[in-house]
Amino acid sequence: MPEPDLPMSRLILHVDLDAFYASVEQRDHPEWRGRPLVVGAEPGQRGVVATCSYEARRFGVHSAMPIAQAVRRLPPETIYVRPSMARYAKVSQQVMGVLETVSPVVERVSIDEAYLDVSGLTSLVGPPAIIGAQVKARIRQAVGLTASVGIGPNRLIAKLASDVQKPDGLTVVPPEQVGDFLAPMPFTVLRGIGVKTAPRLERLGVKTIGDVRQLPLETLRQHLGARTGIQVYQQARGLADDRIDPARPRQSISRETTFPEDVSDPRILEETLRWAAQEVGSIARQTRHLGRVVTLKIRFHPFETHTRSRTLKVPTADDAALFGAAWSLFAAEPWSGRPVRLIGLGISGWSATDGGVQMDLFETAAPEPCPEHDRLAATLDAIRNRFGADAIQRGLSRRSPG
Ligand code: TTP
Ligand code: MG
Repeated sequence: MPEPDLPMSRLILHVDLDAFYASVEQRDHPEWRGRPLVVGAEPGQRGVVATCSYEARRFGVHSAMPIAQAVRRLPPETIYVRPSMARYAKVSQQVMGVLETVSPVVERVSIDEAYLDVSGLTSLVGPPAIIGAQVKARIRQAVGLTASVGIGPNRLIAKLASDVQKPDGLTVVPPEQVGDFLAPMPFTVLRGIGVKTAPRLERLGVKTIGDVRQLPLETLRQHLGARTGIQVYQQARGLADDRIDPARPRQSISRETTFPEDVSDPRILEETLRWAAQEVGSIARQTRHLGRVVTLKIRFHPFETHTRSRTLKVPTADDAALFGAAWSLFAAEPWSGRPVRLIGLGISGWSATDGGVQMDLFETAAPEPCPEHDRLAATLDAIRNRFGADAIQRGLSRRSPG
């Protein structure tokens, strides 16, 4: 009797640029290449590291670390630069454009990350490793940056694979190797495991995904709840979402940071929220989302999590409006001085998912897509690029220090 047909496995590619902001700076300033470089707050100021070059990571410095702590670890020749978001957003757009020449099915998930469905490319281009190499080469050719690529049968495997050989990595996980690939990884990399559920599995003696696979489905359902239990059971066996949809309607767009050490300095919290607003705003504008509801998320030491939402009169995708709403939600609570573990913001409550995106310089939005507003945005971006991110702000003005 012939074998029953096995379902065809998809080929999903995840791409993530290496040390993104820092790499753009090193690309644009050749004298900074090969040196430890930090993008973020200035030394002597309060604030955090947005990211740093791989040369700086050797000293144990990473994103969201307070700048003062980074300075203590890094050698004197380290370069410190303030972020130029408009420049990074432009490079991001160019990279996404390159990816669209590889496959029509590209889903952008953050400023430097995207998923591609490359299932149809094997007969045209070659085996997965050739497809991955081609993606990396095209990005390098177009924007002069390195990226790490992971390829696997679904989003989970592709994402984990892109991370294992960073920077400039290329990792292909064929379906038959998924089990071995996952087994030694900490179970916390699985989706749906949060601060509440992780300790429950730890109490069962679970450390790795291999350990999770030893547990019967019933045990997982008991300890994690029915939905998460089954989700974790499946993921531990390498089964996960393999759909890539460029136009996937999103319920919300959000960005958050977990600090390596609790932060109670309001300047650091403010700066982190500003960054989150810029990232959320940039993704919302590029995916043509305008939202009315801004949500602040905050977690205090150790796991006390709160969300607060505000509905805006005018839907927006504007960085300053997002930041302003979230910061006012923070200020309205008696939270000042408490040690914060995590902070972030999100936008939802869409009013339009197509058409143009307005700019709200004076917090009054243009009702229709408007070329003047687009020109204004471009001018503001050019000024910021030339004179720094603080040179000019849209919407809310920056609070004076202290
Ligand atoms: P990541 O892709 O998380 O980090 P990265 O590209 O700098 O480094 P790698 O992928 O090689 O590990 O984030 C992309 C950019 O987002 C990053 O360059 C800077 C910004 N970012 C922040 O500003 N603050 C943060 O806390 C994080 C995580 C990222
Ligand atoms: Mg990256």
